[in-house]
This record gives sequence, C-alpha cells and structure tokens, in this order.
Amino acid sequence: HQIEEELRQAFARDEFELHFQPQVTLPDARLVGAEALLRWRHPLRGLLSPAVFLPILETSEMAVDVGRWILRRGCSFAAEAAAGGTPIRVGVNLFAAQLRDPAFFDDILAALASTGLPNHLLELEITETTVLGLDESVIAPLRRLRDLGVKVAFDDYGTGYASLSLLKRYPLTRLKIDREFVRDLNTDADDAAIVKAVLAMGASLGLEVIAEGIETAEQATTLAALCCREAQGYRFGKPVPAAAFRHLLAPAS
Ligand code: G
Ligand code: G
Ligand code: NA
Ligand code: MN
Repeated sequence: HQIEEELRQAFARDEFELHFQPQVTLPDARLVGAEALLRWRHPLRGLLSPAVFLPILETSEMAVDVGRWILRRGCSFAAEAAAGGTPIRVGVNLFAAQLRDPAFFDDILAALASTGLPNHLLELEITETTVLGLDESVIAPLRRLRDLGVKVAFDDYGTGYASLSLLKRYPLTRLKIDREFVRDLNTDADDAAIVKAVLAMGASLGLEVIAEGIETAEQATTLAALCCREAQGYRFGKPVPAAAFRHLLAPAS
C-alpha cells in the first residue's frame, strides 16, 4: 500500500502533530479540558485532516505505535498545563488496534507515570466504530483503568446502531453528544428531543455529558438551558497546536 508507506515515512519524519480543542463548562465557558486531534503536516499538501488518512492509518501495522505516540503527547500536554497551574483533562481518541493490544493497559499507565499526569485528567475516547467487532476481552483493561480514575468517553454518541448495548457493557464515564444533533438544535424539534433524551440518560446513569460541534451562541444557550454542563466546538475554540493553546492556559494578566 503506497499511502501506508507514506504514512510510515511521515511518522518517522515527525510530520504528525497533535492539535488541541478546548472543552468548556456551560454556561460560564470555563476551560476544563482539551481533545487531542491528529494532523499530518504534509511537506507539499499542507496540514491534512485525519479524514483523509485515518482509515488507512488505523488498519495499518503502525496504528499501535502512532496511538502510543498520541497518548504520550496528549498526556504530556495536559501534564504541562497542570504544572503551569491549569489542571485540565485531555481527551485522547483510541484506535481499535490499541484496545486489542495486550500491552494496552501497561501503555496507559506508563504514559501517565512518565508524564506525571494524574489519572483523572486522562480521558480515553472510544466510538462505536472503534469497539464494534472487538472481543469482549478489551473491556476488562478499560474497566481496570476506569477503576484507577482514568475517564472513558463514548464519542459520537447517538450516531451508531448499538449505542444502548455498548452503554451497558462498557465502563463509561461520559457521553459525547455528536455534533450532528447540535447543528440544528434550535430549529429541529427532533434534534432537540434527542439531545434532551441523551442528557436525561446521562444523568440517570451517572455519566457526564459533553456536547460537540457548538458553533453559535444560540446553541450554547439552548444546551445550557437543558442543563448540559460541558461543550466543545468552534464557538469556544478550534483545534490548535499546543503552542497556540498555551495562550488559553495563561491569559495575560
Ligand atoms: O479533527 P477531525 O474532525 O478532522 O477528525 C476527524 C476524525 O478523526 C474524528 O472522527 C476523530 O475522532 C478522528 N481522530 C482525530 N484525531 C485522532 C487521533 O488522534 N486518534 C484517533 N484514533 N482518531 C482521531
Ligand atoms: O469524531 P470526533 O468527535 O472525535 O471529531 C472531532 C472533529 O470535529 C474534529 O476533527 C474537529 O475538527 C471537528 N469539530 C470540532 N468542533 C467543531 C465544530 O464546532 N463544528 C464542526 N463542523 N466541526 C467541529
Ligand atoms: Na473524539
Ligand atoms: Mn465526536
């Protein structure tokens, strides 16, 4: 596979970058977290979104290595923020290959130990697509991590087919409402009903909930009125490199 070979070289040449998107409280927009998002700074084509290379990356042999790199970078980003006086959590997306890897549990603990990040400031993000088709045996290490204080978020919530059964089987701490339901929240009664239902389910299951894809003040106001406590989206900040994110951490006094 030619693209796979290109990805291998890109990784070796250090062309992958992590960008970080703020996660804030509602209604007061206090910074509480950041989602780490992978980018490829291609020497000719510029900054590439994972949409164009993730499908190949995640099924390639390098998925575990790149996933481990993302985890380390994500943890060290949040550890630095904490050391600088702003303890925020970091959300790290997982590849299925990482969950399948027998070293998964140890990798996570090693990333936490080597960066000094407190366990509760790491949030692992899984989607239905990530875990569909995985053996049930991947659940035990996740549960042990959750029991050690690591957070587990169910990403893109509501877009899949097996969401409710996964809710029951996986050791989750948070639901991330997909931006598909947020986009027309103020004009589409069905979307509003779905968002309300997810918030109610989160509350009754003891799960935190964050809404994604907030682009307007109206969406934020509506979500706050529905008692959604956290939000992520362009309204509060686009994904930016770690260096740019530092300005959000240390506002000029
Ligand atoms: O950031 P962007 O919208 O381009 O991301 C597109 C998709 O790629 C999203 O669904 C996101 O979950 C996924 N993605 C982005 N960064 C990472 C990453 O670091 N690891 C994994 N496994 N998926 C990622
Ligand atoms: O699948 P996942 O939720 O991990 O994907 C997150 C992706 O959504 C990121 O790639 C990010 O660039 C994108 N994103 C984040 N906030 C917004 C937003 O407010 N609007 C839109 N259209 N995309 C967003
Ligand atoms: Na995600
Ligand atoms: Mn999502």
